[in-house]
Amino acid sequence: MLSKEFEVYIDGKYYPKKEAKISVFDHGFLYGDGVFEGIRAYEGCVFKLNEHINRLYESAKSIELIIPLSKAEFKNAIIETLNRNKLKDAYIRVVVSRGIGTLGLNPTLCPKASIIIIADYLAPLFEGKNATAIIAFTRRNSVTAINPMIKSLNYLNNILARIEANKAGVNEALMLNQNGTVCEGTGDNIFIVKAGVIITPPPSAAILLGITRQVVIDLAEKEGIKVVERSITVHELYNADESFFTGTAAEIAPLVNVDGKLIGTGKPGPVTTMLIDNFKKIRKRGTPIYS
Ligand code: PXG
Repeated sequence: MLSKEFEVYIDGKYYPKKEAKISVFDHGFLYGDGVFEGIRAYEGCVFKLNEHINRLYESAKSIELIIPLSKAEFKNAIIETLNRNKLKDAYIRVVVSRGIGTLGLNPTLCPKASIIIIADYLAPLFEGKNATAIIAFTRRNSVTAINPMIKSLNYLNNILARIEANKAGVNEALMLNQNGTVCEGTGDNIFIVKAGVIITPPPSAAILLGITRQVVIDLAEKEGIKVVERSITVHELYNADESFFTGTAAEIAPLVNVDGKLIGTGKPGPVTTMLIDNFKKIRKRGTPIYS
């Protein structure tokens, strides 16, 4: 899949993978001070590129990080990175870090943000398998700590939840928010289906406003299925007819078991299956890589 001269974009230059390095004084490394995006390209088209770029700039604005490229320049850099690596189906990791500074967390001592673009191949997160989950002890951030809408380089609580999942022998952890209602997975949004209605937690439930989440809402509404954004309790999740995760890495993944309890029949349900089929049809309608 990868060309031999696989190259990574760092601050306007391309480096072979082995030489693609950042400074140990970069505050992204020292403090997790920065923002990121995970984007996919399908069949030579970048999926929802504008939406990802807009979210990246919104995350940056909230942490007062100035991105030293215009949105158009950023999009071109992503497309060029894919072209140089001859990738048509790819996972693109974009990182904007606070850049090089001093040993001290004051960001005003970091003169310029650093931009990194890595394009590689990544299999769907659950590799075509159904998702199984536990409810994690580790909660999602409070909106008054690091607002989960900021896709920041601070993913430690999600990683802790993921470790809980690994120990429990399941492939995802569901995080609750500070109110104790269902929030999201460690890198994906959650949906349930009950009596033909699709339900997903609202932005006020301290979720990341997932781009795949919105794609799925639009796909469902196009099929005439009602979508309700409201808080979901753990009890409702256990007793749902169907459930699934959505995310750039996960795509749409049926969630069939939570805390050892089967969700619905314990197999992907008809609504989930229909959404997966429709997602596969539209995902190649992105921004073309080749002009
Ligand atoms: N919630 C969280 C906490 C996320 O990190 C999503 C939901 C889904 O959002 P999108 O916009 O992708 O539909 C995410 C996205 C990874 C990885 O390496 C994680 C994400 C994206 C890309 C890669 O696990 N998270």
